[in-house]
Amino acid sequence: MALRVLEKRSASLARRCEELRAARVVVGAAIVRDGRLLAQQRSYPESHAGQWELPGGRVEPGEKPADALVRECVEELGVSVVVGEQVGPDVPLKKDMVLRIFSAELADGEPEALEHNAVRWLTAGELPGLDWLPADRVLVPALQVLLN
Ligand code: 9L3
Ligand code: MG
Repeated sequence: MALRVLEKRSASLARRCEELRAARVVVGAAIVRDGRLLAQQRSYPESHAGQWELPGGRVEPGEKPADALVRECVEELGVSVVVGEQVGPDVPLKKDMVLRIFSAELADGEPEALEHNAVRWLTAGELPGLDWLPADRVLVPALQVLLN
């Protein structure tokens, strides 16, 4: 009996692992300058409006994550960035998506909120108090390490 329960549980875990393995990736940029991290405030959809996130978006089919991040930073901020290492773990989003953050360095341009309400440069101490999207909040400790 207990064995049957364990078998079922392990089958369901295996399915979840496979879902996450095949997950679509949403990339985000941890852009740091002078000891501050760049965040942007969402204007859409209504359920996320007013909350803060790291800049980024979905990786398109056939696109490399780093290329997607460069594209998103042009679209959302009007800047060019050089993409570095992953910061923190992949964080599950709704459905079959995961959020993957990379450190990024500003190469050209001054960030502007082209599709968002606002952008802000945050100190390590300001990170915990911000109204982050839930997935981005998970990464706050890893982002503080980056700033310290
Ligand atoms: N998302 C969460 N945190 C982030 C980013 C860039 C995105 N730092 C979530 C919000 C959306 C989904 O990922 O549900 C796709 O992002 P976008 O294409 O709307 O930016
Ligand atoms: Mg986006």
